[in-house]
Amino acid sequence: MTMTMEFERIRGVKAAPLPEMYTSGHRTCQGCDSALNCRYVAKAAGPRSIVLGATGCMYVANTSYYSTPWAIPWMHTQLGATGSAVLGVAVSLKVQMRKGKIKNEPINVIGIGGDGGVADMGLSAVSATLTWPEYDSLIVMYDNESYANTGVQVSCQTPYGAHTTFSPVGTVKPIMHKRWKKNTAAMMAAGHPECRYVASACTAYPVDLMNKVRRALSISGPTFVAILCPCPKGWDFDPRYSHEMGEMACKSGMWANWEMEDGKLTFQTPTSGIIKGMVQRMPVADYLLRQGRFDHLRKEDFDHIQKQLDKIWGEWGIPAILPFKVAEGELA
Ligand SMILES: Cc1ncc(C[n+]2csc(CCOP(=O)(O)OP(=O)(O)O)c2C)c(N)n1
Ligand code: SF4
Ligand SMILES: [Mg+2]
Repeated sequence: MTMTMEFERIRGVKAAPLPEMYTSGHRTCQGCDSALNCRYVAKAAGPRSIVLGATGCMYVANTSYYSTPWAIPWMHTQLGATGSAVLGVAVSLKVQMRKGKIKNEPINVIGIGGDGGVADMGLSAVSATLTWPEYDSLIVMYDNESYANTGVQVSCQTPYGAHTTFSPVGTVKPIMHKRWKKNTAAMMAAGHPECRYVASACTAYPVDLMNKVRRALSISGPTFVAILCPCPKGWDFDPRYSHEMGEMACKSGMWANWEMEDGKLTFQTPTSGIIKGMVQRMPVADYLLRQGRFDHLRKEDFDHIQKQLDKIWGEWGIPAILPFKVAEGELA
């Protein structure tokens, strides 16, 4: 038995629900889009929700002594344990409902973890949770592209070339971080046949984000949404530009907004326009040059990143999502 919540689609910002489930009382940096993401996720999910929050900025800055912004039940979970916490709570609710110990009603179980917690350290637990179709849950990865809370260290989601405290700029090695970002959401979609819904969103497109959260919560079994959240401190830009930074990430093609439901892939704005050839990707240097973490890059470095990006969009089997192509002659 699965019992997911039914939601109306949000048609425009003005139609978003007014009640806030994530309110004041947190101490995140000015312009923190990871906090804004919590607000959007909670707003979309509504009051009958439980949030499991992994260690990271969204735990430490949100739960200062005797204060919390959460107006719905929230529980801290260990940095690498988002998947296990979500699965455990989903199982427990189901068992208690079956035994008649609590009312039989849809309750959203949502795990919120950072890129370090979800895509690096907790990957195995998240992957395990996505293999259990009997238990309804949503795992949200807020991707601020670093281990921000402990001083901005490099994670598997940090873009090529970025300065972090673990990839400092030096005279011998002007670029310390030379790995391309892990393709986490696509990996979840490709590798988990029991997971019916995987999506990717960005805080700069809140209606799309909230609708993806609602869609994920209305689908039975485990679901996963990756959300790019600009981080003024870690990316080194003025907090007033957080929204613009998210827009530029998507418009340059460094981030793609897409949704995969029961194996069917769709793209959302502005990615959809790029895919259809109606909108041109903006040069990636225009986006990167707005952030101090890329200050040290030279023209040839920007060219290199642009070339990589062009390959992802022009040569991958599914542009910006999956690189696989069948070799010529392999299929009849
Ligand atoms: C097992 C474990 N290792 C290391 C830490 C220290 N630590 C606390 S928060 C954090 C960063 C988490 O990064 P991420 O998941 O990306 O969340 P963010 O801080 O960026 O919000 C680290 C390394 C910890 N709490 N637990
Ligand atoms: S370091 Fe980044 S993610 Fe953490 S609270 Fe500040 S802006 Fe938000
Ligand atoms: Mg992070």
